[in-house]
Amino acid sequence: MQKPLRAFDFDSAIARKPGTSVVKGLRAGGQEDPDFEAVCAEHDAYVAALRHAGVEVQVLEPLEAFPDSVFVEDPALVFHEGAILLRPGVGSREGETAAIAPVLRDRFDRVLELGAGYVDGGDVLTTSDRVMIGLSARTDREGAEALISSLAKLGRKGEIVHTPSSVLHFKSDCSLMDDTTILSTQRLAESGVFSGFETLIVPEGEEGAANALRINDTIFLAEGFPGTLALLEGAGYHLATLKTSEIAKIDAGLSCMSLRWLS
Ligand code: CIR
Repeated sequence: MQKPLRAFDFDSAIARKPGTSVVKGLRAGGQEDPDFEAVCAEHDAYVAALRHAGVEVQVLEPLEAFPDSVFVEDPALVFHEGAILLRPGVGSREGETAAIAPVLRDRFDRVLELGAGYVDGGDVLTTSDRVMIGLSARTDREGAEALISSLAKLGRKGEIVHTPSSVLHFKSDCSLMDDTTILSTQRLAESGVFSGFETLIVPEGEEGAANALRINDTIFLAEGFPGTLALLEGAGYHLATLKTSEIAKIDAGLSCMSLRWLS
């Protein structure tokens, strides 16, 4: 297939079923445990939505030893050109890379490894002309610089940016809407990181909506954010909402439950 023209065109994805241990997933605040069955229902609906949007989804078996392993976005990055194995920046998740590596080696001709440091995939936003890497409590400068070297081998340009200090991941606060437009929180946009892009700012109090997910011609948005829904509808996008209230209890949103690429 031709090289991807739009950074949000995908025909392939990998997801992983939640294990029962998901209820012990990491969270920065004091949120209650999510309900296992309800997490599974959100995950099933998510996979069905990706398939409906035209993506072939490989669903991996649960990994009980890793409560957060349902969030496959964090231990790797994938592109048309190949995959990069990352190193999540929290001890309980480091082993997720080795667990997903054989799957990626099976699916991609080129699989690179992060040479040094730590990077969570949630800190990485791919746009059509660059890959933004947000330094955070999970992603350090050494890792970001190593990632830029790996990206260069795949013909991609990496750029180091900052994640607001109160935020888990760079992409918790932003997502790509189209080639020139980014949905962002005010606190992230005001850092000036998106110069050259148009920004749509989620209304105050709806920061949780910023981690939306564009797949082909559909933007998936978390349920319960009417202001953001109206903003994006007004901008002419085709939208679908997905329930995320259970996975939100363990600090997760829509992008983190899949690795997506155009084969
Ligand atoms: C964690 O703290 O690592 C998980 N509980 C949530 C990870 C969410 N990942 C993402 O947004 N890419």
